[in-house]
Amino acid sequence: MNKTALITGASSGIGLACAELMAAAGYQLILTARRADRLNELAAELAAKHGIGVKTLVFDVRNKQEVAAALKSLDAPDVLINNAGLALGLSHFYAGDTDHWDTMIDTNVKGLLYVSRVFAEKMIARGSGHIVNVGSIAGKEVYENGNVYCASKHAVDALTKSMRLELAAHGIKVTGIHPGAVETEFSIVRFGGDEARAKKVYEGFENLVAADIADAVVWAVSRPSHVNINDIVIMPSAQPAAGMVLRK
Ligand code: NDP
Ligand code: 8X3
Repeated sequence: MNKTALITGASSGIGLACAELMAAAGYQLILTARRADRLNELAAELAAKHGIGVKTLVFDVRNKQEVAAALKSLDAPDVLINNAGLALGLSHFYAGDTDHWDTMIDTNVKGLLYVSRVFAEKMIARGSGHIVNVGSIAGKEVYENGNVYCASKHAVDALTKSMRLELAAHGIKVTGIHPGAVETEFSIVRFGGDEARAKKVYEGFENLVAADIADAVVWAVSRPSHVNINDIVIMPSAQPAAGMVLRK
């Protein structure tokens, strides 16, 4: 296959699993994140295992100058997976840390926009492309103490719908993927590196794993050209709603 996929947040979790499954599907890859060591290790492993080309780009999606400098000379990938994102903290909004709010909004909303903006024009010029935005169940529902993270993911959902509306006429597909609880580094990041607290989030039920989400991404991008998968919500069977987990 001579198709390319660019994945943001490929150094960990869902992005890393997308890299693995897209590589297995034969895509050439461009992997991006801030942690160069992890990206380079993954790139070497995937190139050797699958005989594909893998390029790495290190930048912070919050920094629009860095985003433009890293991406402007590239051709648009066939598939852009906007996955980089995070939650910080878990508290009522009236007790929230305003720096956490800035980081979540800058990463999850503005970062996704900066990256998409660079490639949308190039995809339009080419007349093809597929943008996959990783949202969350937190972008479909809200849960107590999730407030600003939920707002940022509702924004991702709105942007996904807007992109689809505005890009379909140019031959570009847009898909939203909205997972519930997936055990990755997400909760470790959310709790500022407190691994013991993060572990408790996934105790007493069978959480999703990153490969469950990557599997859906690969499926969505491999449909025939007349089929667009608009939206996929993927939950653990034991999480019937956001913020509700049936623990044993
Ligand atoms: P991880 O923490 O394991 O991975 C997050 C990835 O995002 C890392 O590769 C990280 O790379 C990258 N990233 C974070 N901030 C930036 C930044 N400023 N610039 C560039 N890259 C950045 O978490 P997940 O894999 O779980 O999260 C991936 C996506 O899935 C996120 O958008 C998250 O909101 C979403 N999601 C996660 C769920 C879950 O339960 N885990 C459920 C629903 C959605 P680096 O630090 O190297 O820059
Ligand atoms: C993360 C989903 O429900 O773990 O986006 O907060 S949840």
